Amino acid sequence: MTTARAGSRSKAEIFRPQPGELRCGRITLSLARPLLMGVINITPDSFSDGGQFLDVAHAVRHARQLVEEGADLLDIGGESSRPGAEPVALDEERKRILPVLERIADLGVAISVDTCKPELMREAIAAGASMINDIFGLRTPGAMEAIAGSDAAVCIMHMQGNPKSMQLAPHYDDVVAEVGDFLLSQARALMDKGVERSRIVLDPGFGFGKTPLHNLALLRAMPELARMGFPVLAGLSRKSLLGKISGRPVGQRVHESVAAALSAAQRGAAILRVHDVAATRAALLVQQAIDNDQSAAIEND
Ligand code: HH2
Repeated sequence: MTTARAGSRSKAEIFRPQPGELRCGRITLSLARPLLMGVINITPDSFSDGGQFLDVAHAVRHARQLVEEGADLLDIGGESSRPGAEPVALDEERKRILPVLERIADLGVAISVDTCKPELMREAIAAGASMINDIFGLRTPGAMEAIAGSDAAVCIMHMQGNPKSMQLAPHYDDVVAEVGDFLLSQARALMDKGVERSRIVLDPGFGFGKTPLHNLALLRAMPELARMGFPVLAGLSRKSLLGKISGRPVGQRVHESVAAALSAAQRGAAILRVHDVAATRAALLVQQAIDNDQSAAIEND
């Protein structure tokens, strides 16, 4: 993996993402601070919110709430990727995604659709999605072309194997180098098809064909991943790694998720994919006040 050397830059400089912009269709997002991507799974079986938002009205209400809580982007998914999950047919995924997407496309935030199916990528972009989040990292034939033929942003995620088998025996000789190399080569292939760098986000894929030790190594290596020259997305929210550390079930991992999100942000993650937007935002505000020394702006009563 090729990364810029730290040289004589200060520690603070090294651990912050280089400010820049992410271009998502009509929406341009500043990367001067970590962005919050609120998750809504329109599935019966997602590992933490499965069955809660299958009803269109519930999903739309939740989307509005996440925006009020401070989400900069929303990520809607119609196919669970939890370990052991069965694939969902295109028609079923489309029926889950499009009715919700059509009703939230004008909420004023960027809407990302979590899918690896090129047909649905195209349909979602036509219906107002400004980002595609692909957990297969654009490996499905036709996926790169679907992005290249649009002005949407894309998140390229790393996964070893597929959701059905990925947690059976994950193996790497050097997890950070292998994940980094995959992400960079997919990003370069996409740029060769004409997609601008400013539309591309990379994601090491926490929990996707990785042991707890692999996940921790990747989190520690976030500064190195962030120096690859693309914004990095971190999705640790409520994941089993956190439960293994704290011993708490999936419904009680807000504290763990906030700690993990803050740690990723401090190490240079540009986008935090979270279920608990309000809690994460409050913690980020404290962190930013400390990092940016805004103490003079805070009233002392
Ligand atoms: N994690 C999940 C799904 N999509 N996309 C990206 N880019 N990064 C992630 O870490 C990521 C993702 C899994 O979480 P969730 O969507 O809550 O669960 P499920 O896959 O069971 O629907």
